[in-house]
Amino acid sequence: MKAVPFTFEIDSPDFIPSTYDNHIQRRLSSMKGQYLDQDTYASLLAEADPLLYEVYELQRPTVPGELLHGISIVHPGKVGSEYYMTKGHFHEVLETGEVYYCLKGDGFMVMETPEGEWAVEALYPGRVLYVLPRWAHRSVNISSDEDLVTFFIYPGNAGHDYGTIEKKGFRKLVLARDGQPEIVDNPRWGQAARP
Ligand code: PAN
Ligand code: ZN
Repeated sequence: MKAVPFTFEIDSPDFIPSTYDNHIQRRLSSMKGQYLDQDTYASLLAEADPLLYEVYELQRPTVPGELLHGISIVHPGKVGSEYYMTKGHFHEVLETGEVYYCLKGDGFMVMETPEGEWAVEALYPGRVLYVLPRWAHRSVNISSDEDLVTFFIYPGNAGHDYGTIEKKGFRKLVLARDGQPEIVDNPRWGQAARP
């Protein structure tokens, strides 16, 4: 891990940073219970396990004062009428915010608090989104052919709580209807993990 100021470039055609420490790849199989159309999910998975999104992380100590940052790339695609999306999470230290800056593509950030407030914000190139402390967040790519690319940065001690979303899902889903994204209530909310 570097102990001097360092930089990286993200202007390569695929928005892959010139320097990174971790390359995380998440596939369809890691989204068990999250997609509304469970039958389509199962039949797609029976054929292949496509790559939904990738994260390039720069490693820093997971302590207060450090800022963890990197690039998130959600590929285009759908499971039934529901777009490819990230798992989504609360931060383990719930009172932790995060900044996203959209570099490419077209999408949404779906957010909610443990108390049941929700918000969905558009992501498009040049848009900065501050995800408030306490808000779970999931990025959704609504483009049919382009990656959704964001730069993210958050405090080093934040941690990730994936379990709550894995069990319950998000209260809101983004579905394609007549080729347009639509925000709908998640009828499976609270029981996402159940097959
Ligand atoms: C981002 C996310 C990234 C992938 O770095 O981790 O977009 O999403 P999941 O972590 O939900 O799989 C972030 O929000 N970090 O806190
Ligand atoms: Zn986060």
